[in-house]
Amino acid sequence: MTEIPLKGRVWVASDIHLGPDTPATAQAFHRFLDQACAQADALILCGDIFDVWVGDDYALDSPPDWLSASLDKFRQTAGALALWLGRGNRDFLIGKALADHVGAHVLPEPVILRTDAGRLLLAHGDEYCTADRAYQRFRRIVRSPLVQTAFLKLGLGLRRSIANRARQRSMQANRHKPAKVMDVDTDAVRDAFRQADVRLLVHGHTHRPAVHRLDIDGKPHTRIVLPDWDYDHGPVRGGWLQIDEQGAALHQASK
Ligand code: LP5
Ligand code: MN
Repeated sequence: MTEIPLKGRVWVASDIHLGPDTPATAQAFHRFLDQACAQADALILCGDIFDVWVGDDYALDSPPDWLSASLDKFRQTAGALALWLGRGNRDFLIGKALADHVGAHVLPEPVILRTDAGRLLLAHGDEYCTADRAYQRFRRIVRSPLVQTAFLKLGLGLRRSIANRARQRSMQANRHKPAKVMDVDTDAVRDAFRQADVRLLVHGHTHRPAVHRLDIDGKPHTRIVLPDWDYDHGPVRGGWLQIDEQGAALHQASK
């Protein structure tokens, strides 16, 4: 598994879900990026940065205004600190072209960060939702390089309509899934801890921010779940994890 050494103050955020209909979220997130530039040494965005991503060419060729604004902000951020862009279940098509365009790096997945607080495992989190068989089947298909190459050859219009169909189907399917199925699976989490040989796992995806303590093989372990961001619909949600020599501290947004 890839290990990234990171010195100093590391910030991690996930599931910002930027899109055309999230102006307030984008504004709050851009403020957060300014704060990161002033206070952090590295910023890692670990997936679902965008609500949907149909290929880097969409961003590079003629991005809409909302996307241009965020890309400018990413470029500014990457000029001030080390910026890593991770892929989630909505934006797994983020590639090196986008990262190069803004001066960032693509985050390998899963990845071990070697920080001042020790080694930790970082992932988007969807890979641990193994009780969701329908999702894992979908994931295997769309993560296949062959399928991705074929999809990226399609015109942008067709790609966007396929992505919309997938979103609709996903929302329909999620209405009937029990909450437990949509959360991470305990055994999958234990396996991940053992395989990576770490005591701390950080992930997003489930939108259930929390710090979970668990015992594995008689030793204490911690799983930190990052919040998703939404400043456009209902009560404000957002936040990030700060990792430094003091440990890992979850900061959650409040009104
Ligand atoms: O995203 P969210 O939170 O709603 O639900 C996720 C899981 N769903 C997904 C699907 C995404 O929302 C759609 C992503 C679009 C990506 C753009 C690229 C498009 C294709 C690229 C091909 C290379 O991730 C959801 C989980 C939930 O998290 C909790 O973990 O339950 O899983 C599902 O909903 C899976 C369903 O059970 C089955 C999905 C069927 C999709 C069928 C696609 C049909 C395409 C139509 C083509 C004409
Ligand atoms: Mn997700």
